[in-house]
Amino acid sequence: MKIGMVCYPTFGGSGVVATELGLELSKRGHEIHFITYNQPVRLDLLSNNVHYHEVTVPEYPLFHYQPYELALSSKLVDMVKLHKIEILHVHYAIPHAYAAYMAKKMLIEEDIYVPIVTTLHGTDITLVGSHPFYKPAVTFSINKSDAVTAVSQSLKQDTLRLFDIKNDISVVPNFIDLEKYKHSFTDCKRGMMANDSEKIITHISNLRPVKRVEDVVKVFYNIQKEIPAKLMFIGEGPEKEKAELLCAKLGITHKVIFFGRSNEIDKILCFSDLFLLPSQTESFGLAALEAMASGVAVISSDTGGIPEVNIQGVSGFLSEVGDTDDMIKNALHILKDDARLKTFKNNARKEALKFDLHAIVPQYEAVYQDTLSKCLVL
Ligand code: GMT
Repeated sequence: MKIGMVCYPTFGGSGVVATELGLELSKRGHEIHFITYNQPVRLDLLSNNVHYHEVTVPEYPLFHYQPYELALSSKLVDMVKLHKIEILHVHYAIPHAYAAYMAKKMLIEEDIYVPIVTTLHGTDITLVGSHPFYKPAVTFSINKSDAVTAVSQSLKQDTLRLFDIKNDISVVPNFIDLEKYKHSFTDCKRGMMANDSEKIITHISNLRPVKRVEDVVKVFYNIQKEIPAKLMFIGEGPEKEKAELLCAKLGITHKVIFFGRSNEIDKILCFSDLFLLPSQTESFGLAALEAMASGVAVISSDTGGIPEVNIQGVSGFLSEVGDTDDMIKNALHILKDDARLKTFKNNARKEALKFDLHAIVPQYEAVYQDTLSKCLVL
């Protein structure tokens, strides 16, 4: 199949999922065309079947806001025609599903029919999309997609609750390339980060308010009061300074490393013991799954799709959003007993197996096949 993949090219989970999906589909013989404004961060183009087409929006002083959707729609039209793309898979409703619908309509004028598969990732529904400013356009785009998928049962339920949806939504969970995480254990450089007696606690995110990074610092502060430990923060975002200031105020700056953005998540996770994800909301929690695939136990909030990934008392523990006391208690319960820690780490890896890309990617292929065959009937 020739598939156009539209996504955000940044470090966000939706872009990562779209990129990994495109790369795996290309290995399975499909021709993949990434269409976005920058080369996606996890995309290497060393394959015949993978192409990247950049969307550029020329600056014009009349425009207070540069019209990205318009440029994207036009690019989609051009690329579908030039490369004979058969299906468009758009990740994140805003503005991708909307732009794809416009492209589809323009192409129909030229007797070209290209169906749209929209994958909902989370904040496009729970935070941004349900805002009254966007809601009519998001509802319309979801209802006009030829197929809609959500990355968790929880996100599907949220979408049905928040919008007036006439379309079916199938759940295709996020996935992980377990091979990538297996290899990393051989070159794990734990000694560079901490000494043998110290436990390594990790948090990875885009450090936005929804991630509650101050809870991460609070939980770590109380862990390190009882046992030797280090905290690794990976990512960049608007809450980073708050986290740094809180570390300084609590006098733990020397125990906290801020890595910034990293393409070597697997190398950092391979020496981590515990992953903290105290988010306000999380439709899936891909970062937690990546941690689990590396054999890292997870302390998270009990919100959104996280309980579909992190299993209570098995791969880690879940607490009410903001209940840092419970998170501290659970973290210490795991970390204070080496045998227990080992069990949780092993369980985390086993739970991650459920999200093996070899099991999930064929589900997307089935969605494409089904969508294309329905369109042929029309
Ligand atoms: O986590 C973020 O803020 C980034 C965001 C994105 O769209 O890139 O992540 C969302 O999609 C991920 C991939 O499907 C999910 O794993 C995250 O849980 C989801 N984030 C939220 O719902 C806050």
